[in-house]
Amino acid sequence: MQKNINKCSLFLLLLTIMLTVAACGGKSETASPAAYDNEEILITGLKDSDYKISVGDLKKLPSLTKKSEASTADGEIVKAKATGTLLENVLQQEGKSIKDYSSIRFTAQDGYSIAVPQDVLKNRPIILAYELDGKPLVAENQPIMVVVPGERAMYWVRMLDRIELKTGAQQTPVKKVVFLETAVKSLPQEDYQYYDSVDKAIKTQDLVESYAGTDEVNNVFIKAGDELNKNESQSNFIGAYIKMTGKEAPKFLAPKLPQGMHVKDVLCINYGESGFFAYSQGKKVLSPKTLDGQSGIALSEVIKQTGLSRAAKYKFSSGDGQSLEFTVNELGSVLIYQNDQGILVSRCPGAADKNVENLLSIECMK
Ligand SMILES: Nc1nc2c(c(=O)[nH]1)N[C@H]1C(S)=C(S)[C@@H](COP(=O)(O)O)O[C@H]1N2
Ligand SMILES: [Mo]
Repeated sequence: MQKNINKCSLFLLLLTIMLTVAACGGKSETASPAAYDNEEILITGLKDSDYKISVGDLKKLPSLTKKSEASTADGEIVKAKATGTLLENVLQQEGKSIKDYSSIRFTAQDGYSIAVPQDVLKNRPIILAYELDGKPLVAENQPIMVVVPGERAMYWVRMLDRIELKTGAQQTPVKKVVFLETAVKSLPQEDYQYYDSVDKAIKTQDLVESYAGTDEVNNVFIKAGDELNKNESQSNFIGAYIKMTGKEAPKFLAPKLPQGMHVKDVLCINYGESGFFAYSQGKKVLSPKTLDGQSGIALSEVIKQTGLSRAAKYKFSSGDGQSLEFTVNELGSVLIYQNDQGILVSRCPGAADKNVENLLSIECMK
């Protein structure tokens, strides 16, 4: 009897050991970070031909773990302890450095994309993270998550797919400022379903074709009223909309763009040599100017925000095809305001013949 019990408990013990070993084996396999080690990130601009690096290769480079924080568009703080390698380590393998590039664009598998500007590249480490809080990445973050400690969460790109390294001039000097509110009047406006509301939107393609031309541009810069600055690729920009009414207007958005790429409260957009300025947003965030009881924005503020180039003479054009010339000295005191009918007007103090109604654009003359 005693013997039988012993045999029985021995069997149970063996069974327990076998099951435990099996379970551990299975578990260590799913928990193993090796699951996405073979996935590759494409890097362009590093070598003449496209360059691919796998997660496994990234793990062979010096690793670091850093407690990191970022703020989202709503002002929330996200925190994570990121483990990975610095993008700088990848570039140095090929004899390059982040310093050699003017901007770096990250694109994710879900279509999300963002360019990191030079001031961020200069001041922050760019971590290619393969672990978060000591654990392998969850599926929504795999195979790599870009972590830029201390920067806005928009730079923390999950599901990284490719890295484009860019050199050269960033922004083309602006030769013309187009006032968005006047410009959209001559463009087709579509109903745009936005949550519970149906707002009016224009296609960016229509805007650009009518007022900026069809030439290729390097970058599109979007500046928002809250000082957010974004640099969008021409192709991402051109396939989108600007919602002109309703919540957060003017808002750059598109049904096919991930929400994180939408830009609310747009103040100005620089597209090649053209700058588009949203008066409605300027009125909210720029310092006001008053002239004979009319409250508006100083033209000098518009020039400052858009970066309009200096010239001896400027041409002011109205939406109905009239134009007037101004010398650079006359510009200093010009007020831009919206009249009772919502029409944009530029006003030059003491020169009534120099007022422009339905102001469309201001451009540098040769
Ligand atoms: N791949 C990918 N990464 C992304 C985004 C995205 O839509 N896709 N959104 C970005 C933005 S704008 C923010 S605020 C944070 C939000 O993180 P969450 O997706 O965990 O909310 O992720 C950033 N990284
Ligand atoms: Mo965001």
